[in-house]
Amino acid sequence: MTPPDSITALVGRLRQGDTRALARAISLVENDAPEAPALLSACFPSTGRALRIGITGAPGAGKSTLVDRLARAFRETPEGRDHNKTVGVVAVDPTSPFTGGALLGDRIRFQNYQGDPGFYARSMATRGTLGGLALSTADVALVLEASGKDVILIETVGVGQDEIEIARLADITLVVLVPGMGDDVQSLKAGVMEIADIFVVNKSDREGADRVEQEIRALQSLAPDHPVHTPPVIRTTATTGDGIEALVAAINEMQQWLLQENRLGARRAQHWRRRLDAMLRTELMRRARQNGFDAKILHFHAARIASGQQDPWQLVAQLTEKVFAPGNSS
Ligand SMILES: Nc1nc2c(ncn2[C@@H]2O[C@H](COP(=O)(O)OP(=O)(O)OP(=O)(O)O)[C@@H](O)[C@H]2O)c(=O)[nH]1
Ligand SMILES: [Mg+2]
Repeated sequence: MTPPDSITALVGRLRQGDTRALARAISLVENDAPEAPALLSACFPSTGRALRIGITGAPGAGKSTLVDRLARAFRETPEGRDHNKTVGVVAVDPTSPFTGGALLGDRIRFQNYQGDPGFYARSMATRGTLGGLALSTADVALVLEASGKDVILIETVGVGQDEIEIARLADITLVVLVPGMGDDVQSLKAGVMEIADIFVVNKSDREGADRVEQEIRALQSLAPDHPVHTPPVIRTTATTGDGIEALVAAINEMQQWLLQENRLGARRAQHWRRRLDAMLRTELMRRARQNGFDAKILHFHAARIASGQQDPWQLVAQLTEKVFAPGNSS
């Protein structure tokens, strides 16, 4: 695929740190513009070096506040430390009908600070399916990476299986819990327990943080031997910054662990396997729609099948044959 000159130029500018080019590229990807595949493909060679950190947890757990603190911790250069990393943030906007997070009036929103080209944040509005959202979140993260960001923070609301899929785009996943969830640690989806590399007990200024920590530890001890890595539990108060240093240390430690024995490579290959699968589905459906397999036709056939006038297996065979027919490559 040869990208048109305008896309090559745009990617050239964003790679050099042009924030406006970055914003424009992200919009193209987010809106699923026809140029998006060429754009992503042009970005791809400049990716792979950044560390992707997923932050997931219930609505209102303090994820954005944590992300903001983490971003600052990575941006600043305390003496003797080699931080000063550039940071990109992609946050799945919880105004989504899937999470209902819009009910929380007091949530933190990201701002892009004028004059800091080393930081860029984008909130993703939801559009279409969550599967599609997972894909476009990954795509936005890729564009941020191509712009040279060292660390990509991906905030998602973790309540269901689909959010877990989104969380799996990251190299390291933080699962954020808060005190006062009742038995919620118990009722946490098993999947969420599984994806956590680090547990963050945020709002530790509130009562009950030790109980949450104990419950996590209890669940961990029940889990079949986590052979190599038991996720640490870090307490934070994101509003004051308490515990952020410990969290950054845990992230660094996890990164070191991932860099051993090609664990990071294996993890990324696993993610790409899933992502390829999703990309293929999306592309196949796109082609099917282009060949007339749209909602109206679906409706028409569904009614015929329901009344016994049509055999669905034969229909699917016919339709896929049409999609894959020679000359139907567009
Ligand atoms: N007491 C206390 N409040 C906190 C802490 N961290 C965040 N908050 C508050 O909790 C509210 C929600 O914080 P956000 O950072 O927006 O939470 P979020 O998880 O990103 O929320 P959504 O994106 O809507 O799911 C805000 O009013 C924060 O100021 C904390 O450690 N302690
Ligand atoms: Mg948030």
